[in-house]
Amino acid sequence: MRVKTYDIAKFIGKRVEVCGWIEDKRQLGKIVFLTLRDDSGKVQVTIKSNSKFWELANKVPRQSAIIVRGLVNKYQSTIEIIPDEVEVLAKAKHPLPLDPSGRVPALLATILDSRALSLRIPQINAIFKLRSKVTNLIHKFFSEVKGCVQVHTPKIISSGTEGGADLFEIDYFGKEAYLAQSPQLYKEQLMLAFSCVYEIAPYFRAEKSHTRKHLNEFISVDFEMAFTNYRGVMKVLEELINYVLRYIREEGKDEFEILNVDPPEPPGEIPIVTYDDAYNKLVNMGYEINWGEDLPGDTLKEISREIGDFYFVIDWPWEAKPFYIRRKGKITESFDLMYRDIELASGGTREHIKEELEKNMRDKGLNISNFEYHLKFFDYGMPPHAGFGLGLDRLMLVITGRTNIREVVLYPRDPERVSP
Ligand code: AMO
Repeated sequence: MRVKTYDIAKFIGKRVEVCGWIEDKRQLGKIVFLTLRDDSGKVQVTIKSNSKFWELANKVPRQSAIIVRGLVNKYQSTIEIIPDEVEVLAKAKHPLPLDPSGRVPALLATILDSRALSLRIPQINAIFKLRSKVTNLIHKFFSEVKGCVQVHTPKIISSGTEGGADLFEIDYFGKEAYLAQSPQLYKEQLMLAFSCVYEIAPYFRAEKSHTRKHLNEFISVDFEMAFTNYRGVMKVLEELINYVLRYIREEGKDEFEILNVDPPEPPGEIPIVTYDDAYNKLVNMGYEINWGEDLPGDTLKEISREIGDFYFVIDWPWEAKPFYIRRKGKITESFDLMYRDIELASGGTREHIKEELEKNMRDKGLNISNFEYHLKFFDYGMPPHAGFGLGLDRLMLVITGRTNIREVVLYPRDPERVSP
């Protein structure tokens, strides 16, 4: 029977088949010990000098793919396989670009250049298992707990939604088109018929930023809900964060142990600060910020120190938010969800009155005729609605305790990297 190394202890006294890679070889006198690793853990394969596999065990290079069949035995406290069949499926060529056992640390650039091989390093492997589990939990939350409809909106679009400068332009059969910056306008249009929708998908921003928090392609968890406002969706986001952190602590226990990381505790009720209060506090502390600007990272650390790790900053100035957000004079019904100085999500109440939306567009210098395909749906009984976009990569950064977004993305895209 084929088993994973993780489960091997359940098969003592039985014959099993295990597939994996040779992580290590040690010869002690007349015995060779192979460490066979698969993606669940490792097991010792013991080969004595009188075994027909003696020569093979001595010759086969580390990191080759093999299949071992044999008896599971417990010798003192060690569980081992005594093989009666060994097949080398593919030999590894040396030198390898990095050490898959993780004992010799590699630079991030080397890891990314050899991403698939780097996944044999247990700590790196654990990050992507956690990412898969977190994504599953988010799906479960929206589909089973909230009963929302999962949607897929196009990633090739005809007009930008989040501001013009950071659009990737593409040649679409001789016509101008763009890679989607977000599903914003589509998820809003869907409010004509669904009470809530969600989508987990890649989006593209042509920003030349070289930070530890930005990529040119990132995964966003988008949510939109009808007949509510920003306060309503902030509650949903708060519930989502608590749900994911509560369950990932249990479901990701093995991975957190490998990473030697304690994920953030579920925050419970997330504190709220208005932009105005945050701004005044920071100005009183001596920071020079112009009202209406984004709050810089070091100032956000100050706010976080006072208020807690997770917090909402709400009621942002109109200057700082896009045209689709509902305006209340100089400010907007909007929010960012922060973890210390990292913006995890942003959202708000949407402007659902067509005339107001057109006014917002004009105010932001947009050409209304480019948005006719969108605006017409506001003539058919568009309910009030609100939503948010949560950066999955940034959430993973926080959950895994890493410091660079590239560590939690399989194949990151930044201004210097478009391969592998
Ligand atoms: P925003 O542009 O703030 O809002 O994006 C939402 C969230 O997506 C993540 N994010 C990024 N992550 C990595 N690299 C990037 N370059 C990047 N840009 C954004 C962040 C951010 O908080 N349509 C709105 C959301 C809404 O109102 O529903 C939007 O796109 O975590």
